[in-house]
Amino acid sequence: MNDNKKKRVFSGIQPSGRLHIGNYLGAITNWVAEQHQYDNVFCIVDLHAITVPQDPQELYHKIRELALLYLACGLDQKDCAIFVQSHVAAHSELTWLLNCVTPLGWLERMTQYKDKSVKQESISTGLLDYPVLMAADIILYDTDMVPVGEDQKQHVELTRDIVLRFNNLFGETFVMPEPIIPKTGARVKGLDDPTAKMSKSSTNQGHALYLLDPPDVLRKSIMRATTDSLNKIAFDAEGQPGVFNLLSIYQALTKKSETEILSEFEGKGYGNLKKQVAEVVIGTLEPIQKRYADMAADPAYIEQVLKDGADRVRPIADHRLYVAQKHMGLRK
Ligand code: ATP
Ligand code: LTN
Repeated sequence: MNDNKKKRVFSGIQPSGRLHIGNYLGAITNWVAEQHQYDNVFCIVDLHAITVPQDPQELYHKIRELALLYLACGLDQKDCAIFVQSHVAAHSELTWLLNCVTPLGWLERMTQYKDKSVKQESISTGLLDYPVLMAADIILYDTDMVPVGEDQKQHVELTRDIVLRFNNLFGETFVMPEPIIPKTGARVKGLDDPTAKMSKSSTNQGHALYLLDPPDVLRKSIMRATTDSLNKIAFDAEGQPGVFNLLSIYQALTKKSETEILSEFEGKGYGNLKKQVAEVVIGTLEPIQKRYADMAADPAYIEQVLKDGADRVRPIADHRLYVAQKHMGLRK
């Protein structure tokens, strides 16, 4: 399948809102750091985004914005195919095959489904089926590694269960993927509520640090972040979730050790910590925003990138779909 070749990495993000520092630290920055060692496929998972209601015009724009951000954050087309999920039909087709071997109970147990379904007035079948589509995304490309934030670990585990079951039923068909979760930045919390995951779909003011926010907005959100009244600088996720979240963002961006960071902030107040975090966040995002603006000036550019990406990966996906169909008795 992938012998003698670089290992394959696959990951994706939903074009369901504005990209934030949690998406950057939990996913993209790790894709960028390791890209030259692997054969990478990075997807814009628009079919996942429509499992909850989306405005069509806005969605179309968000897909392009996300693709440009992948590039602005440093993904290199030489090592990475970047494409839109719905442009490669095999994703939907394999999902159906996998649906027919996935017990319903496996899906009803998923925590993301439980969390998201309580927020919806009407729950689509797609929302429940979301993890099966994600499994199809991954295994269509003989993927070895899936770099994601902590919240997606359960979905990659489910993908592994589906691979095991399919291969047992129909013979060796799919490669077994591994989730890759970063040590820092895998679960960035909301600045307004450090007990909740920072999320694209939250509409709360001061909740997230968006990659395209101007410096003054970023600074304001950080300076207003919820902390505590203990006036102590410590990496204590349970006792001081707000301070822990700021320290973790700082650590993930600076790559400094906990000891170094603690000695840097020792004896100084939360105001100083917030100021330093703001400087590092702004310093990281400034060049990304500049590259984004340069590329966005030519709308034809991203269309070409997405067309090239889909053309590059389609034959890989079509082949694996064909093998699955053959093993199930659907094709000769
Ligand atoms: P939504 O709120 O629409 O579900 P999201 O913000 O959770 O969106 P996704 O598209 O679901 O974003 O996730 C994209 C990637 O970012 C995934 O790898 C996910 O694990 C990671 N990620 C999302 N939120 C965080 C977070 N708060 N901390 C670290 N990683 C995160
Ligand atoms: N469910 C993921 C997005 C996603 C994904 C994938 C991630 C869809 N398909 C395949 C890795 C591999 C999320 O981040 N919410």
